[in-house]
Amino acid sequence: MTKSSELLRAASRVIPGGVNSPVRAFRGVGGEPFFVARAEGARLWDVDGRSYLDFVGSWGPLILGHAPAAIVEAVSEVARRGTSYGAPTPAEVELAEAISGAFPSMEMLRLVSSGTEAAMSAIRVARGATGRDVIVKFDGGYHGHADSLLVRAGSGGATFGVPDSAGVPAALAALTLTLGYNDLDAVRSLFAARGPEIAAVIVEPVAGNMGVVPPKPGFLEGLREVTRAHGALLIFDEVITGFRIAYGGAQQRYGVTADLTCLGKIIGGGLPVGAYGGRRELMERVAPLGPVYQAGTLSGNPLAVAAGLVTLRALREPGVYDRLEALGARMEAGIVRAAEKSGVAVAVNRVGSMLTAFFCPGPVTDYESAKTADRERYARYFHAMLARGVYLAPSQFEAAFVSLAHREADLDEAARAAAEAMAAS
Ligand code: KE4
Repeated sequence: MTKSSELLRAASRVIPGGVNSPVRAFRGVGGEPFFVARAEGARLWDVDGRSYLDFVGSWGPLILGHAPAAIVEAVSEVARRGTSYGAPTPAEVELAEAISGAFPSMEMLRLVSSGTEAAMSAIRVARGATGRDVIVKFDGGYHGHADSLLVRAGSGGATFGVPDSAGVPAALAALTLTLGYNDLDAVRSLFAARGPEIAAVIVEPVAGNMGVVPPKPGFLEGLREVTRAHGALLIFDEVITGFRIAYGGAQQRYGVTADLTCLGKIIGGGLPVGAYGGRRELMERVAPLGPVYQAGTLSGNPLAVAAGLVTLRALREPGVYDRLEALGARMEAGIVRAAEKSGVAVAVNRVGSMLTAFFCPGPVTDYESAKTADRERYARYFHAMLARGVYLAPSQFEAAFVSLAHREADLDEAARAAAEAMAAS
């Protein structure tokens, strides 16, 4: 029995599924998760001494790779002066200014400790600002685990949402309507029917949680136009895309400005940080200035803020996003070549350094088409890659991430493994 197996048994006695977040349990691909001993750069080592090229990157935060010296040094130095005060610090102002500099639509923002908190708070601001209760999300979109966002399309499509989790009251789920991603006609029809009730549309401007699905040309612009026409707010959930697909996220890359933006992952450099923000007149409704309440013991935590500042500083270096684009393109080309050589039907969706290989002919433009992917085939590929020392997301419906710590040689190694893995699985 491996040390990971022993640990999983011990963990499972005291933690649900032995993991602190469900996707880590490998239920999407079968088998048992390995337990991590350490990581550095683009590599992870498990407790049994095996090493893996890491393309999960802690689900997005590690755009600089694991344990960059500058982050380790900054966090260590700050920790010597204290780990949390529950009082304002200069660094929080610096991070808020850096984020607002990258996202001009975020004139004012609040730091929180997760993307979930960011999204749930943005929804509350939207409901508070508009006095409306209904929100709209998209099938396959994930915005953290707040009750209002754990909702999927009801049997009547957009007539009402139904809970996507036990414990979410039907009465609350009914206030969340779900549409097909990239389906602008459906959005227009819904607003024509129920516009005056709708507080906001929340969208991943590049979907990452159904696997990577880019916005069709005009989709984001259309959301901007429809929400504005009906007095609803447009919330971009940039927890993944923020500082990932451009320094200014999707708003920079696609030139569409959101009313409220949610951030997380990269802005914490691997420590717990989220943020939500937007126009001043919206954010001035947040306590202690206004009636929308939101709070957090560890919001703006000094260690997390220090890691975030180092990360954003590194991402302002010239050429960073060209390099991420080149590395992402190399990864994509390797997978496409492997699929062609082995005759396996694979559709690769990529935006910058986030990508997903769907095991289906494609194209994959929404959750319905994503679900045509062959999950069993993906699971066999995942394990064949793991056996060759390449760690991908343990789910077909997640993104792979390339970091600045990945070198061309790593991507070529992954491509060779993919060719063997596809042929073998
Ligand atoms: P957190 O609460 O996990 O920090 O953020 C929630 C969230 C919000 N919005 C988007 C677009 C997200 O992708 C996420 C979290 N992403 C998942 C996986 N894609 C985190 C991994 C996990 O749940 O373990």
